[in-house]
Amino acid sequence: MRTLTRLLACVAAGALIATTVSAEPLKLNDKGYLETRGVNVLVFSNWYDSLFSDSKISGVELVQQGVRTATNGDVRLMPTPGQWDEIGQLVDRQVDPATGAITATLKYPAYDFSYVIKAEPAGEGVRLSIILDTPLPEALKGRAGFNLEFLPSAYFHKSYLADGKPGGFPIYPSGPMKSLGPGVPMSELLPQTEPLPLATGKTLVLAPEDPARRVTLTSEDGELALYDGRNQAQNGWFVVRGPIPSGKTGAVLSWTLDAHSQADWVRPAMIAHSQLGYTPAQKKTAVIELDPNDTPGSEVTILQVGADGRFTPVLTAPAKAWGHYLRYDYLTADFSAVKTPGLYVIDYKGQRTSTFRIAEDVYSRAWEPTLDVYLPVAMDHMKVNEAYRVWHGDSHRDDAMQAPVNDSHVDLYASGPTTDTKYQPYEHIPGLNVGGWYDAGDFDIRTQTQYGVVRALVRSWEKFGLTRDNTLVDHPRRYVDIHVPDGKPDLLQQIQHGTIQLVAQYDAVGHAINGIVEPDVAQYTHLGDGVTKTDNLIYDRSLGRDEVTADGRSGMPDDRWAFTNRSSALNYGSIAALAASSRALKGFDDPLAAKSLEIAKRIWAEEHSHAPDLYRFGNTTGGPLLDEELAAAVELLIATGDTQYAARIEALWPEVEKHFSRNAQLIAQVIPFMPKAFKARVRPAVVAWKAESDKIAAANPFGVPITEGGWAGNGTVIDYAMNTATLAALYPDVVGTDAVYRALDYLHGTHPGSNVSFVSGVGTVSKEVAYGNNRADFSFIAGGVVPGVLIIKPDLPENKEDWPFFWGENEYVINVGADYIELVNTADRLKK
Ligand SMILES: [Ca+2]
Ligand SMILES: [Ca+2]
Ligand SMILES: [Ca+2]
Repeated sequence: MRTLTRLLACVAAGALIATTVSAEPLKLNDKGYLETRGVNVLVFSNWYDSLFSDSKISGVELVQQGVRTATNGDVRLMPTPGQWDEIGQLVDRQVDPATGAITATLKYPAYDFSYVIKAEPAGEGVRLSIILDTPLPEALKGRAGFNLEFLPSAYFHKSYLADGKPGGFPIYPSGPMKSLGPGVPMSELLPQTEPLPLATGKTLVLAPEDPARRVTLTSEDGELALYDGRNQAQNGWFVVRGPIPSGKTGAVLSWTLDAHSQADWVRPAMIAHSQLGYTPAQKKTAVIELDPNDTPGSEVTILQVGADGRFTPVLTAPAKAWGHYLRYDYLTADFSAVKTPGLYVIDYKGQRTSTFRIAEDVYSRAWEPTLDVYLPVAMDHMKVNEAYRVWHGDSHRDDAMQAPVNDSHVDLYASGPTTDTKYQPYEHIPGLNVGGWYDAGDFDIRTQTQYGVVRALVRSWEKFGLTRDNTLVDHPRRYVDIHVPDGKPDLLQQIQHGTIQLVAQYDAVGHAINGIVEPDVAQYTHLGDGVTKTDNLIYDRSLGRDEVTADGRSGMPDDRWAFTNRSSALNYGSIAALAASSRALKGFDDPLAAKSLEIAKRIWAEEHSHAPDLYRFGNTTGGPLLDEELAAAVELLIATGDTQYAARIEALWPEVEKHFSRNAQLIAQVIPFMPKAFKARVRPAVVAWKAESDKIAAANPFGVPITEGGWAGNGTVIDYAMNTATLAALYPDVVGTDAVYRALDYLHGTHPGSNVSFVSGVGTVSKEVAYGNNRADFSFIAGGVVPGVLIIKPDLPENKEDWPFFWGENEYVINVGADYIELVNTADRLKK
């Protein structure tokens, strides 16, 4: 019996190996990376990030069975560097078609240190070498090493062998640390500690048990060490590191990296569709994403799910070849003929999607989580409660301190040589601790996003009159309770909350400010309840650090900074929102409405009495001056009917026409309030926009613009849809409304890479792991909209659902949420 069992075990093992026979050796492809079936090795196809430092997209990267599992293969100066730690600068990248070698030359100018990273096919893997012309500088001895970072979630529930010695990847960081003591030259951002290795050895085998994740790393020189970067930062990765020896030149470090490939591996087809569902009348398209090695099917079947659990085929639709986009082949299948309300799934070659609805009301309620949960959770200067849970306390009571002059900040804020206020650097500016929302996954009040939200919410109020009341907002008590109606429309309460902050800026310093943000990176990286980020006591520099006074001051300099330099663009953007909210708040909060309009008119006149203030920095000083002034004129014209604003819009039009796509919605919004001839004047721009946007949308099988920057493009998709909807209402002979549905389908799952809905909690399968300020919990905030599909260059569409920390893929931003409310209601209205 025992013999038989053993024999069967051997047969099983033999069978397993037979199914995972290694593929051909890696070869350089025409996209500039090394490739074989199931394995890609990229070498500086991507660069770190120009905006927010290390975003875990750079250096040597590994894509195994379609999943990017390793990145940042580069020389680094500590075992587990964090987001703002030193990185080399890329000098040059060469690809040698003859040998398949990719070489990148980099330097650390501060240390006068240059190095070459070379990757070349070797055996079944790739040899990675660090080549030095001159020996390691003295200052980097013992500090420089070659690091390759592995995605923790790709190795959860898996094991490793270090020279044969077994270990398990920790699901939560608990590895050993060492203290470096004071005075050690390290990043100021991290405590003076660093992790000790989880394991060391000449050969590390990661996940030997899993052919989809097995990677063998062998060092030809020193030992490899495996670290857990999460001990120092929740967004850290598992790092394999080898020290760069001193006193040597030439190839001073060589590894072989053998990621298991599989000769017959084919990525499963991905059936992109809307997780939310479709209205009966709308066009319905499934987009099938295929590995180019796959054999395309010829049809999809739509099955209706009955009350008895039975799946009944209702339509077989041809799956037509669309062509190649990025790294995949695509088929599209039109199942618009299915119109009967019900629950459905799509079957493609036996693979079935999750259920989705066909119903008249799919868009009627999809926006509710954004208004009910996402926006309330983002409310600053309020305690936010939901049933048994407190999302956060009444945060930032100590707002705000005047930012120092000539300073710049990691979150793209900066100050010039003056404060442009009556306040001295580090002096408390009273009155700013009211209203506003946390900008995104971080906690700052970025004025441009604040006014963007206010204007979007006013548009929704004026177009759709959404009187939904499911949230208690009590400003005097600084208290919010989710799922507790208080007799007041939530939309107006949100408009009011944003307006309060915008008005407070004028009351405090007389103009719109860039924003309010933590003083330093140590506070910026705060995760947890916003109320614990500062002591909520106003800083008084005459006090000792631990001193607290009875009247609520302290010597702890933890108050947020207000960046206050004048920017005319910001002023215009802010008064546009105030003019808009003055209309919405009339009859709801008359004093605030009146004050908002008074400020808007006064600041408009003031801005027109002098040359514009052109102070610009990062993304915190407003949009293009032209667009912002146009917005102010549009909202003021609608609010007052005063022809001076109409005249200004006429005067701006020739410039606006050149940037029409950026301003299409504003122009559409104002046409009914302009002299009749204006609509005809705009028409040629609409015709041109239509032709151009059709071209952009036809570049991929999803029919919407897909941007390729460092921040994924769901915002652009929403813009495209709203441009379409607003122009279609005025020029129906030029613009149709199909794009509105394509955009919603895209957001709800019909996009590359996966079919998850990008709106948390909306659709059958949606983002449940996102980059809110709750990201360390691998959780989500219902109604938040993430940036979406990031195109990892040259050709990998990515949106990680098992790793929240990619801000460019997963970070909620408040204005996108507000815009989503408008878009969904637009579709719902179209149907009617
Ligand atoms: Ca921010
Ligand atoms: Ca309410
Ligand atoms: Ca404080």
